[in-house]
Amino acid sequence: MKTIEGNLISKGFRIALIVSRFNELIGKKLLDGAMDCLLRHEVKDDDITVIWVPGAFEIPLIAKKAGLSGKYDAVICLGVLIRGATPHFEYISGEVTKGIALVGLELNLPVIYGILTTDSIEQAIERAGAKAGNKGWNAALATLEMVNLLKEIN
Ligand code: INI
Repeated sequence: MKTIEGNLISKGFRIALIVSRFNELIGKKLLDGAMDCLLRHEVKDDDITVIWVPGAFEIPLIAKKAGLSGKYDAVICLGVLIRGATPHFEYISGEVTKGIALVGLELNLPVIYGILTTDSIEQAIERAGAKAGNKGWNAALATLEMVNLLKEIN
């Protein structure tokens, strides 16, 4: 039996982080978590590029541009969508989720989904460095494993 899995050795990886300014207070915490994970796995600060976009809806296009540039081994998408009183949340979260998945498949690149979709601001805070951990950190860890996994398969 042959098993293929990605390790977490990450020296020399070049990473783009795309972060939405909407709900910036929480987005910054996701970014802090992701940076902490990358740096502690020996990704160099100079090899990390942070790109801010206005809202989560804008993430897929910029993820595609970053991926197409050939400058990065992976793209991490971070954003915070909080349900409001109208169906707006459903429309945006559906498009963002679909868009991010599509970009990764089109470009053959790990394009990682670090988007919070919550019913309340409290739920978002819990997932950005409080009692439910930091989903930015988790997204970064998944990124490192995926870059290594693709290398293993290739
Ligand atoms: N963008 C977010 O990132 N999170 C939200 O919760 C959100 N809500 O609720 O509206 C949101 N809207 C803005 C959207 O992403 C676009 O930036 C805007 O529609 C311009 O295209």
